[in-house]
Amino acid sequence: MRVLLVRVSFVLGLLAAGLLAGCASATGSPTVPLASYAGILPAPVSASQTPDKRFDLESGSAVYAASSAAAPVADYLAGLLRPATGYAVPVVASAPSAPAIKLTLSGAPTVVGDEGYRLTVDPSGIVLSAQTAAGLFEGVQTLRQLLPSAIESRKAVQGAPWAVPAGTVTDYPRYAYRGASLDVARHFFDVADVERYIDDIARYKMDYLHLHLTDDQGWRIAVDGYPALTQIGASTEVGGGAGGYYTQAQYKEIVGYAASRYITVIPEIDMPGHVNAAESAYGDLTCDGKAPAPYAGTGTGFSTLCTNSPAVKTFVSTVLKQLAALTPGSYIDIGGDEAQATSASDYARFMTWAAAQVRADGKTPMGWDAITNAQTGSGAVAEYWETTDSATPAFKAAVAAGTKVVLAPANRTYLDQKYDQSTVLGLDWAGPIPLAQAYQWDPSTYLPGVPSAAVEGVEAAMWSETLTSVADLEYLAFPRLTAVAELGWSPAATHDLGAFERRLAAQAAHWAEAGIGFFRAPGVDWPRG
Ligand code: TNX
Repeated sequence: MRVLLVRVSFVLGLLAAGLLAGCASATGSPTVPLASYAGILPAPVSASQTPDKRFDLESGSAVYAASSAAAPVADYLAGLLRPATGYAVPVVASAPSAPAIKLTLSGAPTVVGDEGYRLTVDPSGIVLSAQTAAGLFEGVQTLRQLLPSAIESRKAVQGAPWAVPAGTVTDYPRYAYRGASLDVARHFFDVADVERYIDDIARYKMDYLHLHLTDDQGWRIAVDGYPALTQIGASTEVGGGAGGYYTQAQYKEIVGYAASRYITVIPEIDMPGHVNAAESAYGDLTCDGKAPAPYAGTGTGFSTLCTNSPAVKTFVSTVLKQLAALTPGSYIDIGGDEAQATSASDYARFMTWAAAQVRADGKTPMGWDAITNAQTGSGAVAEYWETTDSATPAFKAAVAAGTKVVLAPANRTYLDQKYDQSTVLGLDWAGPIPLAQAYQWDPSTYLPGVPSAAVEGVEAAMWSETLTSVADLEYLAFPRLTAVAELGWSPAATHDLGAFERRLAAQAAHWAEAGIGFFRAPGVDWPRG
């Protein structure tokens, strides 16, 4: 590759000197390998590549936003293109004379719906059309995969010609819910870390970030009226580190950043278990009134709110109301997993009440699958994380009564599980999870007794007991995150492990340029690097 780049820069040098004007396009043979439509990940609904034709992004190329509603995505796209190309890439509001990338909210076929797009590339220009800005954004993720991988560099590079192979893509998602979760409680991740992970998941057209904001080891969001939650509850993490929390202003920044990537943040307050951090700050949340010491271990199932106490009700309703006000999306997650320290009857009564609080705040309750032991109302979402595919009778009954399902089977989608026995990071209670295991299942038929119409989508979960940096997250996420993303986006008819592995090989050069470290999973013909 280095040799190729040297050749490119040599040609560019000659071009700059006016010695070889038009050489690259006159020869018709780009020095940098052209991307392929077969490498688009997640696999699109349909794509066809036109042989021997391409669009070249050049120093005078503009992004043309055909309406003001398209302008934010046009700005985002130009921002992706400028660093590596070193070009000005202006965003313009009327049709430019030079070949351009046009983003428009008219002309897309209705079939693309509210998140899909159509992309048409030919030598005279690129047209990306959609019915919504979100659809344009997803189309931009496809377009960036069709550029040479050097486009991912944050510094100007000699990656030209910046060629996009000609062709057409028509694309839209299989599921409305394509989520990734991030546990910022076991180890704290700051705003910049979370924004980086948002960008990682946005590449693969995910649209929900589920933030696990509270657990035994840390409470990570400031709540007005409860200052000790952050003074004491946020003061540690697994292993005894300093922990941390988001002010409400910082949390809004995360929500806004995600929204600029057409991703909705779902806040999770885990209860009635997983609450030691809250109780370490406010002893009246426990039944004996005594605040436990902050906890820095990795155990689960030992803490519970005193579910019938007025102090707990006041606390929980205050927290949920403030979170609802910070949340533009419709879901508020009330956790509900591993509540072994709560009696079954207290659990059912309390979670039924908590779900009603969420409804009263104008939101839809979501939680782990055990919430189906409570009455959470039609349209609530239960996230299935068990390692078996036999849902409980209560789960099936809730689904029959209108509960929706997000599938996050721990032995498939838990990115915190090791890839194999030699993986240093991660847990292995539901694993190890090799790439093929993360990919080889069908969300629509996964749970017998749960009709496909109840399945809202899938989620890739990132628990952070063993993870302390973005590099750790990315190593466990790449490539398995993309398996879950593809299950969420691509039509079942495209599902094919071999083709998926070939798509991954095409992505790896982009990751390398973007500084995303990844596991070289066996089965994929990864580029040498
Ligand atoms: C199970 S999944 C948990 C989490 C852990 C995770 C580790 C779920 C709802 N609960 O508390 O962090 O396993 O893999």
